[in-house]
Amino acid sequence: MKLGLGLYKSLLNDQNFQFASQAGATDIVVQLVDYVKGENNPSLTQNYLSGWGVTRNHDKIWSYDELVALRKQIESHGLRLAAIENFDPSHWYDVLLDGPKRSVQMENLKTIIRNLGKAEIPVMGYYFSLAGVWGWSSGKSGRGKANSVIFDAESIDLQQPIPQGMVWNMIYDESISSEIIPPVSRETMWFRLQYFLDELLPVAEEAGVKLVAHPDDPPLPYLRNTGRLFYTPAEYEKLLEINDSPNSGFEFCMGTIQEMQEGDIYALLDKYSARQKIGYIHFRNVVGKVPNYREAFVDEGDIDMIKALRILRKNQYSGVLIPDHTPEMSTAAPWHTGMAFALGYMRGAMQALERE
Ligand SMILES: [Mn+2]
Repeated sequence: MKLGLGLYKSLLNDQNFQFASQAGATDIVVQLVDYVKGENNPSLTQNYLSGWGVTRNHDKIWSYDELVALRKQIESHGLRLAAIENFDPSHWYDVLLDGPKRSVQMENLKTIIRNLGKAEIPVMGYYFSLAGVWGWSSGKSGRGKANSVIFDAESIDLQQPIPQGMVWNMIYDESISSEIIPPVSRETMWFRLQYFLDELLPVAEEAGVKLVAHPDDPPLPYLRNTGRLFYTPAEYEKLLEINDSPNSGFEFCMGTIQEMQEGDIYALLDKYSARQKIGYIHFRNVVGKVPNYREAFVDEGDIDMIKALRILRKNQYSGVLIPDHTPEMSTAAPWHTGMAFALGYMRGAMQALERE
């Protein structure tokens, strides 16, 4: 297994690649969607109930040249570019919505996957969701009063409709926001996912790229009147039933899976790490489950992280683990300090297991 760091778009620079190296990481998972507030001090504990922000990249699909340049920049620090996480909502909103531009956008996604393959980037993580990550609040709920993400279903209106021109909690067209997205059933979302996979996976196979799905965060069957796909382990596993391509798999978010009301995270991790169906892992911890949980430091949550690492070692998991989120620490660089703590914990735990 490999230690990695996920970096938001605003953090893709030499300073943060050095930071990753210094903390013992060998791999980088890159986000090319600019959605977290705070530039070089990103923060997940801001108010995102009206959206992560605006995306205006409709005609700017990721080119081979820019992908290669990014990979080379990362490699110049002795690191690997392990994966890209998340499509830009600008590029696929009508694939999610089954809208008029669906087939044009599907062709663009195919071009993006071919560009990744050519640029030798082996994994693409995606999150197939209309409401996206939504409904979080925050507070000084972490150990030592660390500012942390909270989900408390009672404190928000889960049925607040999504305005038109928004998908994945990002605005791609402000001009139509006076209308709302009509309710969408879970069954309809499964049909849309089926189309997406059947179109894109053959291209991914040819390009040598793995497409890996993130579970629904928060894991609820419906949010904002729209169905969600992967809100229990059993539903998550259906991903592989509807299309059994060898290039399809999981972006295994341990925090989100632990937040699910049902299931056994260790059994799921064991089953799919043994079958090599995990693209990469969001190695984070949480206290509680839906409808009420808080994100936690990696060593203080409900998941036994050492037990999880032992399972991965047993199955000779060779993929990447990244911290995903952490509570923010009380320094001038709360995100970086939180990440440094998580990476140090992970490095130490991995080293201890290697020497047993
Ligand atoms: Mn995650």
